[in-house]
Amino acid sequence: MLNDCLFCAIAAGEIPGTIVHQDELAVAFRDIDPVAPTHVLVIPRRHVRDLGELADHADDAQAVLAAVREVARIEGLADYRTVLNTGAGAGQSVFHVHAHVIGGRGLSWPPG
Ligand code: DGP
Repeated sequence: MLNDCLFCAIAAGEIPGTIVHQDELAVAFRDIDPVAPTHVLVIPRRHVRDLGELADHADDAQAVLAAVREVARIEGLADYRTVLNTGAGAGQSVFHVHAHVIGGRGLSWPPG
């Protein structure tokens, strides 16, 4: 856990979050500002900055993907979008890697 990391604190239960699913390596919780009926963030418990760093931790990367799949199952989503913003210029605002799981409404492409 990294001091001053919001998502580390949510994973540790120090800051409230609406947990959808968790296991030894990953935690899924609802986004505070949802853009769709389902908007869940999936993070590794390990503090990893972004997708580039996550790629160096195969067990954590696998756990994140499996947790995304589990969130979709729990939420009853056959169709959903998974987004990992990497870098401020791409919209990353919290520098603990997270996969947005978005669904429950129609989703257009390309995104904004
Ligand atoms: P990104 O912009 O890709 O880094 O996404 C960060 C997301 O984190 C954004 O959709 C809003 C969400 N978020 C920010 N602060 C909190 C919080 O305190 N709790 C929860 N549950 N989500 C948060």
